[in-house]
Amino acid sequence: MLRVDVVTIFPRMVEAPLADGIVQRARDKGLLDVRVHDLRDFSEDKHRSVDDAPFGGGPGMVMKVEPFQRAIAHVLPGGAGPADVVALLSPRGRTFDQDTAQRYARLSRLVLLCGRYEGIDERVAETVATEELSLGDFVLTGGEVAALAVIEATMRLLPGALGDEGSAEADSFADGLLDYPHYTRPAQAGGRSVPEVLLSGDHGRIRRWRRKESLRATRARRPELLRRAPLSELDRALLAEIENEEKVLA
Ligand code: 4G1
Repeated sequence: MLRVDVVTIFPRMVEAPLADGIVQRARDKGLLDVRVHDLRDFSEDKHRSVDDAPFGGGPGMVMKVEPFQRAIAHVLPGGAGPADVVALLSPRGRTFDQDTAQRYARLSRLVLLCGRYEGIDERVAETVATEELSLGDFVLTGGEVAALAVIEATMRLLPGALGDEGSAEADSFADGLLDYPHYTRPAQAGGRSVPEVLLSGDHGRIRRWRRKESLRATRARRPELLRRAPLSELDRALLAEIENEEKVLA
């Protein structure tokens, strides 16, 4: 059982997406325990304020450190142990990836701290969080959507979370490659037909075609993934075929 605590000034924004689909099913199965906390409950002034003007001047507001400190004392009273992570969602963090999701799926506690406004007092990263995590290089209005992505990616790696929808090991990304193209009925649509091999019933040919198209898509769209992926002898042969096909077309 993984317990996740989310600290945010918009608890409803986080709760609603966690109450549906495979995440809710994982909660029902007792694989995941998610609790969402309103940061304002940990403010001590009568206005429940969680932000203040930046030292040094400038525009916007900065999230205060004490509400986060009280929140973490509430959710992890003994502090973070070796099987616990307190992650601050921030554009200054390391980019979240599948390896990080795998590491989080083995934790007992994961605490996600969401920022808002123009930034977060640096002492939250220094004294409350054990790590800083970003979803990528774009501007968000807060960490909530990033926290949801982290929860979903982690939850689906918990043993038993995926049922008939397929196993996490069968994912395209499990081997570091992009997925092959998928098709369903009708066999003709928009003037385009489904590749003949998929209608052939020849499962050996289908498996080989899918692997080749996986390699082709990764090579064309995400070459940096291909350089890191563990490739078999067959993979190298398929890549050689792809390169030859490109030469013929050129
Ligand atoms: C400088 C993006 C600021 C943003 C540079 C991905 C973005 C949290 C994330 C910002 C946030 C860049 C994330 C920016 C995020 C305080 C509250 C920070 C919102 C905040 C590239 C605003 N992954 N952004 N600043 O977006 O929290 O996790």
